[in-house]
Amino acid sequence: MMSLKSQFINNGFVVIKEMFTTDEINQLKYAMEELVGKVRNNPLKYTTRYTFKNENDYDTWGVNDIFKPDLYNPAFGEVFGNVQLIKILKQLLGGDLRFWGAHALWSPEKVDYRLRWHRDYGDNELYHFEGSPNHIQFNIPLYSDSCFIAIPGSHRRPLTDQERKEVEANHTNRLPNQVRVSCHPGDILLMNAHTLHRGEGTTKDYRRTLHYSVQRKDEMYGGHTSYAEMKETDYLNEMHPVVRELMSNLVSWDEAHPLSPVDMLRKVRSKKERESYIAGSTK
Ligand SMILES: O=C(O)CCC(=O)C(=O)O
Repeated sequence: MMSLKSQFINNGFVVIKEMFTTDEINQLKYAMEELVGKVRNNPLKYTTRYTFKNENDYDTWGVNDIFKPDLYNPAFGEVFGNVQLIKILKQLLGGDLRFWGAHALWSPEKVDYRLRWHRDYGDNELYHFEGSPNHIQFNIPLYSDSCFIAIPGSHRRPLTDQERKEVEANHTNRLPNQVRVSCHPGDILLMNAHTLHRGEGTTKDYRRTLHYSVQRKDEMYGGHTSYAEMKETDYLNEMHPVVRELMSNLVSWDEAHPLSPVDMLRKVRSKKERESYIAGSTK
């Protein structure tokens, strides 16, 4: 049996069973229902993910930035109080951590969710051939969740011609070696988002899944997701001490590595590209 670390390095993702207790998951369920209600009632107010959206109608499958004050619930931060989780993340990333993102995903109500094949940070040369990660994303499913589909090992090699065509055409066709990953409440799915992956779920599923990401404190790639509140004492005092430290590490890194105007433009462009692929249920 491969160790957790070898599975993560080799495949680009791994499921760790029973990381959270039923009580912890129940707390998160309450917080999540409140969040989903808020976003469904007023999606334009947030960085909402849509399966479709037109002038008179819409359907949602998630929201970004759930640690911002208008969406935050302390249960979301308590996740970082899990000592075992932090230990594993530090071991895999090789040092102290900084915050990168916190989002939530759920099942749509009107249109099935079919997210196209992609690597989260574009099809660039940032992956390491030996598979070592420059970030970890992790999903915490509050109900059984089989929405994540990935190609093991694709985070440490260029895409094949067939894969590249799928990505460029925004398609969702079956690809060789694809694996559907199943998790139960309490499990955690760790992933390197350079792994070629997609998401899929129907309106009949009941999905409620947290989707977080962290990096090593001094990682040169990434960062630049801090926002004004992360420097405010009142906001930080509301946070779990571990979150406070992660956020303060992110702010310090962002301040020490300001973006040049060209990088700013690149960031805006890649945010737009990302928004276009998280928008939908395209075939
Ligand atoms: O639904 C999922 O689990 C995948 C989500 C995803 O690929 C993304 O947010 O980029």
